[in-house]
Amino acid sequence: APLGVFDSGVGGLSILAQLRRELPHEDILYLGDTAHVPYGARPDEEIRALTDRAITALHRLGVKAVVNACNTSSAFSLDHLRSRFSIPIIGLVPAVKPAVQATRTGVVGVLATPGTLRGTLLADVIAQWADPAGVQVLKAVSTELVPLVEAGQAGSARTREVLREILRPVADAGADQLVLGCTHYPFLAGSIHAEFGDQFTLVDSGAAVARHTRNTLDRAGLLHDQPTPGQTTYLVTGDPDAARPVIATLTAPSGHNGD
Ligand code: DGN
Repeated sequence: APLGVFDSGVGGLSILAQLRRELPHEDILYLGDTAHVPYGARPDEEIRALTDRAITALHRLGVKAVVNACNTSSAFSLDHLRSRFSIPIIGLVPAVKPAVQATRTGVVGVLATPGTLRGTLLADVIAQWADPAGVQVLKAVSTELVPLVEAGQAGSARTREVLREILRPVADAGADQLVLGCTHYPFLAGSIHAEFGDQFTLVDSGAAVARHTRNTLDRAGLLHDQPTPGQTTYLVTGDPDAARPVIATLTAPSGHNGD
């Protein structure tokens, strides 16, 4: 059976790339809810309902486990999903822990959607890792960046302008680590570097989630044991013709730049 990967749109492709590296033999079914992206500014209950619908669809398609590759969705849905489905559900939370461990200035930034920033998952990891270490966490929010990545504009002038505006206060406060707390944001790495040079080390959850997924499948006896290359199938809820070129660019081996 395939592994299911879900995101509100194309952001989960950044996680898919890491999963592929860690799990080359698994078949993967990717579902992007492109008809409803962005989730970031929606009410909690609506995010939960949209997520429920998407995971139900993946479950009906026979997936053996789901990676909820969306920080916004995970923030409001994990408990609910785990009570409703018996398959393993792996969620995402911004990578505050490695950023706290790596900072030399004692200041880290977290860039995420409004949903992720108000959710309790982020508050929990800040209380668990940043507060005891005396590390200051500065939040930067945007509702514009996800639609720009969805539109294939990750490297555009407008994207760089938005990044310049929202990350300037974080840079001025001396942050040396920037947590990319939304799975769309690793695709912005080129634009962030172009604006801020080496000011920030970018930290995301992709590699850790991929390792965790492998361990979870292994413990549940669900690892695919044939050494054949895994197939990836892409499903979107919105217009497939609009999604196709963006998916092609973001999954191209050469570039995660999107422009
Ligand atoms: N990729 C989602 C996340 O990680 O939060 C994007 C959220 C959205 O749809 N705005």
